[in-house]
Amino acid sequence: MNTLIEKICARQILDSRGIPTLEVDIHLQDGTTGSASVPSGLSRGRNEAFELRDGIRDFYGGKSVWQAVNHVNRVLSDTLRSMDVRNQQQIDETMLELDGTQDKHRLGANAILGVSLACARAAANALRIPLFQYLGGLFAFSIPIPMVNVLNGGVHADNPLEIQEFMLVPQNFRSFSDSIRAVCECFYELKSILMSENLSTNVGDEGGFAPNISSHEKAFEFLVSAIRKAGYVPGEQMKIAIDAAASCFFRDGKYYFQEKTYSSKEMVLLYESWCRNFPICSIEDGLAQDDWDGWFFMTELLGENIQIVGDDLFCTNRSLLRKGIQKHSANAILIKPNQTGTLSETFETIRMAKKNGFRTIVSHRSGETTDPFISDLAVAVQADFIKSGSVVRTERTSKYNQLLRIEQSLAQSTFTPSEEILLESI
Ligand code: 2PG
Ligand code: MG
Repeated sequence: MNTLIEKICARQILDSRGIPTLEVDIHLQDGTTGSASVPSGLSRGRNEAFELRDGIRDFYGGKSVWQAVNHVNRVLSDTLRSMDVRNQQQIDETMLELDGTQDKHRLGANAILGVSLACARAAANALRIPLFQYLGGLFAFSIPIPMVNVLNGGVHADNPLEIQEFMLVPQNFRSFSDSIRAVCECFYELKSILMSENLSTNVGDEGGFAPNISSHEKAFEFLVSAIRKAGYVPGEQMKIAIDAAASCFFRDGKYYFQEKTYSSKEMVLLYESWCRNFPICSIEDGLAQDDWDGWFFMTELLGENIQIVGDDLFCTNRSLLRKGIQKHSANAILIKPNQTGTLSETFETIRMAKKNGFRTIVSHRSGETTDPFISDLAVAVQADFIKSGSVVRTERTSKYNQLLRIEQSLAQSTFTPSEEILLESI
């Protein structure tokens, strides 16, 4: 076996929104290859690593990624040639040194991430072990609970809902396959409820329905009815999670929400009333990314029973997470490899989160490809949850389908203690 890099080859492909992104192939000296593609977000945190786009207006409206592709094919391919893909950390550090900037804007975080992920795949392929086992070792045998986005709003849809994502979170099911089945059944019921109300069942960017409903309370009522109609007990077998992506409706110190303005405290009190009336278990980005005092208040008031998740707040960044831990802001973190730019840094952030008792949710982006890397990653790091959008659209289901494959392979493995595959709930 020879796991040294022979060459690296990137190309421009399209993501689920028709926007260019990178796909990277690593060729090893023994003939093994490994590929990965790079996702891209729309509601982005200000501290995310830099996504390099060409900005040539006549080409894909400025969104092509030829420069990043060139950086992989010329600079990174040359520099990393003959390095061993099993030395992930060394490869990632070499790329960081070569880039030399805080936010990876010289080479582009999209170029760097594509190479970083593809190296891990090439290593797993060369060793002939599944990616989740290569990344997580012998003890990677629990499957995360899915947080499934069934109603889209915010910048992911053109309806009047400010809240970006309404998710279903299955509870106490014996397996991942049972959990995803239950969510699908609720999703079908939700569709028939929307149809019976003469509301659109067209879907938004992440595959959830995007009906023209003006009140968030109505959205929660639809979800609860769908859960009931599917034969499940709201709160016991199915809970609700939201991603407010509140930075998108925060301006000049105020939250512009439902045609009114709210202070940070008023927003938290609104969430509190929702939590009293509906089976909500998790609130992501309930407040804006700079509203640290508000986050502290929200965590104090709701954090005992509700998962308070930082996405834009942390940007999968270790220093921001450290600040959140010190300031008692949030109790969970969303993990998106492209927010930080390398696999090694993603692992470091997850390690810090776990050490400090934060829940971890491995997440897709609104612009996705069919690459299911995050599914293997979520199992490898024993994440509590995975968030991959709805149960329709192949770029979303590819992640859930990969977890179904992993679950089956774990169930067949003699090593895995069967009770360990069981899903815990919140
Ligand atoms: C989020 C993500 C994914 P985007 O806010 O959590 O759902 O959206 O990729 O557009 O940032
Ligand atoms: Mg988010």
